[in-house]
Amino acid sequence: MDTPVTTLAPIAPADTRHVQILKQLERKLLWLSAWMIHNANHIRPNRDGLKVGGHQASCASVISVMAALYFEIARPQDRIAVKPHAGPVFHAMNYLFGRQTVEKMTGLRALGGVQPYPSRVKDGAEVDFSTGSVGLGVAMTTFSALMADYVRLHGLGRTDLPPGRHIAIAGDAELDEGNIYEALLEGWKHDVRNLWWIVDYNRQSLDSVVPDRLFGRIEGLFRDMGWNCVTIKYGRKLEAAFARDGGEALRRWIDDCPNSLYSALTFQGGAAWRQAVLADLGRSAGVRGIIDPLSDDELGALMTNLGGHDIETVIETLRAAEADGDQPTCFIAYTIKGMGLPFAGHKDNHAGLMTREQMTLFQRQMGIRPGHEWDRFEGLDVPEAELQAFLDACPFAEKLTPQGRALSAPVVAVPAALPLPRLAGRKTSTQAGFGEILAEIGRGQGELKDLAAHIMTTSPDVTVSTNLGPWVNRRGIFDRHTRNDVFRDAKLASAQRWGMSPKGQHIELGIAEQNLFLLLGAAGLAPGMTGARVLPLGTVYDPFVNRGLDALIYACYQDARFILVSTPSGLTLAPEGGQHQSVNTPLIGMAADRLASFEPSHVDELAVLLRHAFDFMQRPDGSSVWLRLSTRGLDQPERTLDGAAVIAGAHWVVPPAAGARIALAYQGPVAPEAVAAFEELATEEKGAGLLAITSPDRLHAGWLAALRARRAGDRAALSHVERILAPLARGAALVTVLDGHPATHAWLGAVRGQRAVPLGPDHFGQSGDIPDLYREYGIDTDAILDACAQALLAG
Ligand SMILES: Cc1ncc(C[n+]2csc(CCOP(=O)(O)OP(=O)(O)O)c2C)c(N)n1
Ligand SMILES: [Mg+2]
Repeated sequence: MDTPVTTLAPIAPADTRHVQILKQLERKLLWLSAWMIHNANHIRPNRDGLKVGGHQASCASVISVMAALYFEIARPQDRIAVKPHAGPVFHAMNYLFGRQTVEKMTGLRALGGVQPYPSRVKDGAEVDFSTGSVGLGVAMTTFSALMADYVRLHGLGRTDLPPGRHIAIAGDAELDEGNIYEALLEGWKHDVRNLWWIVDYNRQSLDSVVPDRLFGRIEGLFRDMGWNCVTIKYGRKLEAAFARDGGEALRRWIDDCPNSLYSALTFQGGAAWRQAVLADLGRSAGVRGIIDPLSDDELGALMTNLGGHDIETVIETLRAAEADGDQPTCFIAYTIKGMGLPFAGHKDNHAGLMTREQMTLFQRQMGIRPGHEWDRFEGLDVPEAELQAFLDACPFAEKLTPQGRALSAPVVAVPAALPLPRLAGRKTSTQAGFGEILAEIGRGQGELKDLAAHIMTTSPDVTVSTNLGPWVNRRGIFDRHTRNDVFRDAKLASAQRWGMSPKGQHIELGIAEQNLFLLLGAAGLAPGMTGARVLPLGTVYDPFVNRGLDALIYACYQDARFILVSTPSGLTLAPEGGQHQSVNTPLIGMAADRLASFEPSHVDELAVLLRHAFDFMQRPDGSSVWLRLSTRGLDQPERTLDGAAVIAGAHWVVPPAAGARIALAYQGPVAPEAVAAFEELATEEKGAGLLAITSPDRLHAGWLAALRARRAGDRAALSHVERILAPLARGAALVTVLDGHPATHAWLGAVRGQRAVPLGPDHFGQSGDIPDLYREYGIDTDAILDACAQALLAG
């Protein structure tokens, strides 16, 4: 094992009865977590022959850490991310607190049962953060800590509740994920407080045992980022042995023992330990004096007495850190994967399951009578009333509010319409329009005051280039500490005023896009976490949504509510070239659940959609909203819009005649090419229609919902897209165009059996100007007309 930099000496808790009970509860967590998984795999009927799976070894290694945390240290206001594979331990803990049902637990990994990995939405209000995508839950706590500060300093949250800590119980392999280091850096910049990461350092991941000395490196990184780093390496039994004659040699031997050998010996047990230690230290009388009197079992127990399995040591270490203040702290708790189970230490144990025979033996050891496997206090040798009283007295058992730990926040009123910039006779882009609308909201005048106060914007180093600048100039940049704008103080001309203060409403991030989505996720959970309604809005370059995609999906999976504005997008940012020209993002917008995606062409549509977004993100049955915008300046039409149709995903610019043979549909900044093509087309095809698509995502979702409803017997169910396309002839042609992958629209032909000819780039872009690129990628006026001809001829 590698050598730790810091080891805190354990301090004995005074109340030994207390510790006895804790140890009984540890046993119970170990039993219930192993049994839940066993039940799912071996007891419950299996209809499809698939391995159900589960991670008994991952649960076992973190039992003492979780018992120490939840039964002793945690308070109900703390927000905790539990490592994915400790889900069953988490549910068992809640079961003991009376916050989880046996039905849910017997249903682990079955429909309606608890999820394999803690899920906010599916497992209920006790889950603070979903986990499952390794690394993200851990990093998320950084941003939830930042949000807690934001909410407090803006006076938005529940001032009657005590502030909580943000805690991640991490698997050690999570620290291999790059997003961890991005978050560490960002957390340092923002001086986050009240953040703990407790690493279950079992030195095993999925495939293998982790390399030695790795944590020496990692510890240094934490310290460089302003964290305190505390290693919980040895338990009290080993510390006592180390204090004896020969103990130092034994300590050195264990310190020097490679992780893989330590794991193998743990699996092999006492006799193997004896042989290995004596081979090296057999000539030391002191070492023999420690080892010889012990039975094999006792020796095995001594050699595996790591700090992370010694609940007293864990508690004392966490207590000491608590007393130390609010500095972010990483605890590296040495543990053994599978501790207490037959495959302890085996490198292949990650997804290993105990056999029926092993379980029978384990059940006997745990003192659980057959038929009493789910009894809360079965097999514990402390009277039930005393156990119950103990649980009731745990700080974590207190009710944060009468409703529990999940808070809520009132809805912020959104005016009937957002201020629309003067558009008549102007050429402008949706991105510029977005900047103007937000800047106007930023004035906070009249009915916009409340809305403005609740918006929090953020951007990963693209604040100015996504047109958030004017808003930021009005609302300021958030920082826990007031910092002046040096350029402004020196009277150097700049359009940007970057003063920072605790009242600022824009959180400027470094360029890491995953951090953007983790922050949007954390801010989007603020109502439930802090009781504050924050309306988070983040901007990013459209192609780099891909860089943060897992964190974006992670945020949506938790039902965090935010607005994402991605701009510029597509080939239309022409000279920037293929690396910056997004092709796939409209399809992501369609496929991402709990994310309503839109791409307006004109600013009047944008104003409708942005207003809708502020409203929709606050509705219980709403979702986050994604607006894909462009920098291409377009002539802005003067018209009266059908707002409901814009929100539903499409509106007729030129309605078709009944029975028309063709319609042309466009989305986003290709509108002028479509309009020009349409004007030509209309000279030949009198009844042709021109459709503006604002959201293929909403159209598609509505269509699927209507199909489902009709299958379920609601024959009147009709979607917006069906209604929109209804005037066209059955076999009509639909020529569609967008600056994005054409599959985005290709399905439209299936709605009413019409023939779609979808246009859009399906290859990487390249540098050029708009006329060249639109021609090259087949989305210019000529290409649209060719497609119309093809469609009509095929008819
Ligand atoms: C992003 C991501 N990649 C891969 C996986 C598959 N996976 C699940 S657990 C795991 C290793 C976990 O090891 P560790 O964090 O050390 O957890 P423990 O040892 O406590 O089980 C991997 C690779 C995942 N869940 N998420
Ligand atoms: Mg591990």
